[in-house]
Amino acid sequence: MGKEKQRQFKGIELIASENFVCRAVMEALGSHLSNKYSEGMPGAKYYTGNQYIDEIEFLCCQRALLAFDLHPNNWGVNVQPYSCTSANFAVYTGILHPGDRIMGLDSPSGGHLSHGYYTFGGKKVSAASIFFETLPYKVNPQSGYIDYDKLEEKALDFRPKILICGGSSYPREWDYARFRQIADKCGAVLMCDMAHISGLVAAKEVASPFDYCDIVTSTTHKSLRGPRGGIIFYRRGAKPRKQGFVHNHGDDSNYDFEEKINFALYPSLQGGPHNNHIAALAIALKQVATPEYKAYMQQVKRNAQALASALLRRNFRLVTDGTDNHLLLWDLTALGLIDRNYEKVCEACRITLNKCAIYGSISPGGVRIGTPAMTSRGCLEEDFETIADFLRRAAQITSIVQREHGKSCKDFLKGLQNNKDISELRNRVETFSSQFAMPGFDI
Ligand code: DSN
Repeated sequence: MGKEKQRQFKGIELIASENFVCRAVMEALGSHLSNKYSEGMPGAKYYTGNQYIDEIEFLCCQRALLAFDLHPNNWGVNVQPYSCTSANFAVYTGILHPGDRIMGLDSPSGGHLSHGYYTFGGKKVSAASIFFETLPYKVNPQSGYIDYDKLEEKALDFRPKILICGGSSYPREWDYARFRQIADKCGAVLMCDMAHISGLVAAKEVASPFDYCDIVTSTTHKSLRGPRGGIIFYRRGAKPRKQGFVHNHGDDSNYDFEEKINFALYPSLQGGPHNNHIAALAIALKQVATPEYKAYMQQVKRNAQALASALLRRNFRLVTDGTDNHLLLWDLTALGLIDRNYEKVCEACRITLNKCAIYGSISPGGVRIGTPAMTSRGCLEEDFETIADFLRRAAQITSIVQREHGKSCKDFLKGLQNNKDISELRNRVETFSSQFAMPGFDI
């Protein structure tokens, strides 16, 4: 654990889905709340002795609605999912029958595995594809933006019961209004997995999926900066009468997601909720509703834009030429770099980021870079100029090692041993990172 603390402190964390929580969140996670079993919804627990756990869970739900500006008459929330993948599966389990159809953004286009994924050879990787029928939509291979016309054509043929927006590696805004139109045309429930951008949504720094979607899921530990876990919001109460907004699933004039989704999560899929996590989430959500958090999310965006423009000025190619949110996708193919090799050089220099497919291709591709974690440590735009220099130097080193040792993984890794360029860059990275405090612990 001590070694991992040092690694976090001395490194530059650019994995777009990671963040650093505050001490209060850590304390709640490591607390006595982990001792209690409390299956069931708050107020209706299976075991006795849950009066204080209920208070905590009610408070967490209340703060979750408040953080996203939602009225309890129109939206309900479940804060028990262990992760967003569990949250997504609870939605499918609650409102679909086995074999029903789901449509989400393809994983190589930046979608998430839990929205369905099978390989070209037909191997079903995601449980969503094993238990349901899934068909992906994709980004346009030229522009990197979602191809909404093709999505509509496919959706009208496939007629999914759930249409999913949201992904893991998409640097641009989502056109929720267009998703709504398409969902209505094919009679689908519209679900958003806002895991990556939930912090930006709460701070109103990107468009809100709540304006158009029926169900919204998220992780709680990415840009939202809470403990690791998932959350599900679902519409409740009367369906609006507005043309094009009343869905043809269910005849009732009221939404019926609440009971189905809560039952799917427990008892169908999960056991006892992690009360330490729920308390930690309540703490994080209180912070999310503050002006300081809004300022943090604005800085996350400014830093992403500063990094994007610093890389573009150094003549590198970014998917969609920039970003609207907290992440960017750097296309390494033009540089002749293998994404995996670049990722390894960065790791050796204490920079963590991850390889990803570019324009829907499989490999070689590029890397995904996010700003939430380093912004939590206090980095500003000028710091991301420095980070851009480190990233450029890592690309030069990758290119040299590929030339001298070969591109294959085995040959390439040999070139990283006792490499002076790597030691020199690692020292610079460590000196840089050590200037910034860690939000949750002293070192
Ligand atoms: N592993 C997460 C990400 O990096 O986007 C998705 O669950």
